[in-house]
Amino acid sequence: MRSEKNWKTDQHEFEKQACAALDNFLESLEGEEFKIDITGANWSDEYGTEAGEGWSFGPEGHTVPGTDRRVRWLHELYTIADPTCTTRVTVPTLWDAQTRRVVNNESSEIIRMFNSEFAAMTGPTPDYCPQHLRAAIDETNAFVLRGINNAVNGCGYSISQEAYDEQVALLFATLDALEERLVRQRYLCGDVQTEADWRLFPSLVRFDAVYYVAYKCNLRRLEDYPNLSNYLRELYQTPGIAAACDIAGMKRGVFSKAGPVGANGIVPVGPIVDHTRPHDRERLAAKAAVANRKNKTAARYFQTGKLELALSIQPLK
Ligand SMILES: N[C@@H](CCC(=O)N[C@@H](CS)C(=O)NCC(=O)O)C(=O)O
Repeated sequence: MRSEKNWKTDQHEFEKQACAALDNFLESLEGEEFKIDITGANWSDEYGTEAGEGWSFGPEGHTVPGTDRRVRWLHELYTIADPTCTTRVTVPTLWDAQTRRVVNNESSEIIRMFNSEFAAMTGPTPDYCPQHLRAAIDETNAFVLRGINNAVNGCGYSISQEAYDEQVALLFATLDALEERLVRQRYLCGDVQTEADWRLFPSLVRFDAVYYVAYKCNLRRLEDYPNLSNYLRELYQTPGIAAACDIAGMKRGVFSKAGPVGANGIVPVGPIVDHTRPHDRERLAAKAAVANRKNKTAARYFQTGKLELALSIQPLK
């Protein structure tokens, strides 16, 4: 999503989008009020009868919004609109109940859609991607994606010592750099929370609980970084976020057969990390009021803690 926000609530108008699919999707919203529902999905058994089916809505299935069809697998959503579709079926998946098709399954684009094109639905919420910070946000996102979001998986899933050594060095060098940045400023891109903070957050909140043990990211704990851990607590304590983070569930998911470490489903007891204890990030607050008290977008985005979401847009009745 590369467009600028150009939405008028009473007369929906959208700039021409870079992406034709999105363009059509936005045009189809014209004159409609709508809401977004979130449905969770589980990774199906890698073995036995469910092998190769991917994300599952469970044996009871899920009624596809906008239709009366009930499906068991997320891949069935993709082929409803296009029976010849062979794309990768990933979460999150954004489904439009009105046009009955998958609109987007790229989280970085969906998060921007929530921030901009859907802004009129959510009332007054902060702009997490203001134009003047766009370049800094994009640069930070790329840095975090390579050095943190992808590197933790690189550590966990490496199948050679060399590959692991490379990923773990990259991961901790990136954490060191972020720690250094957060000595000077409250958030990754300056004085205000932005999309970049919320794209880092899921990796940080899982770090000690999951990645440190299960993905062998154990050079240092996040708790050993004074600024990063403080910053994590501030993000965690943002209204709406803690309730959306099921850390015990994240551990269960990873230490089950789905994770890189064969743990026979046994979930380790620790570490005990209290993200609710006070942080002191206010000391870096800008003079300007920090307009990030309400965080609907982020809360919605991290609803299941694992980003294992199938989202669907539905017209309001
Ligand atoms: N481009 C996607 C990739 C998401 C992704 O890889 N999701 C994983 C779960 S975390 C998935 O669904 N994997 C299933 C597969 O690759 O078959 C995004 O970032 O939104």
